[in-house]
Amino acid sequence: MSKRERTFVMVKPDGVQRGLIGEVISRLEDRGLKLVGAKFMQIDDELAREHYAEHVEKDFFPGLKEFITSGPVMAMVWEGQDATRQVRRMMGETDPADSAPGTIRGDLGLDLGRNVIHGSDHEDEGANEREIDLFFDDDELVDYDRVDDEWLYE
Ligand code: DAT
Ligand code: MG
Repeated sequence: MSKRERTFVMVKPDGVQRGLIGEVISRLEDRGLKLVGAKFMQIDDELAREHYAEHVEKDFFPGLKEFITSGPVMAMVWEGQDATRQVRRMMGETDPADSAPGTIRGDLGLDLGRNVIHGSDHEDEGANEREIDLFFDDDELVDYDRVDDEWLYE
């Protein structure tokens, strides 16, 4: 059994503008993941540079920074068994055009630069903890049991 862990998820400005916050939350809740933190906020240039540090030198970064700071986002922390990898599987590929129907990006988007959702990269060791720390203080995350826990996990 994989371990229970926390992962950082964000509905990006396009998802907020298109009224898809609820849709994204519903999919994660239905899967059995547990919401442990949420913050509706706007990202500034400095946070954009920190969050996307691995992309700062890339050609597409100016456009990415412009987009991610352009309006509010819904930043969240979700917890569950193998959560980081499972959220990435639910998201689909980076480009919605390559994402299978049934995935969030495959069902809700069409364009690489407007792909609705961010989730920590499970192949980047520690990305989940790094991103959670960047967006949330410890006291903004809530420890609690959900009543369906014993029906979700053997
Ligand atoms: P992901 O969001 O799937 O983790 P990533 O970390 O490689 O993808 O890139 C971060 C975001 O940057 C991605 O969601 C959309 C944008 N992006 C990535 N590659 C791009 C490219 N070649 N051109 C334009 N935007 C790109
Ligand atoms: Mg990434």
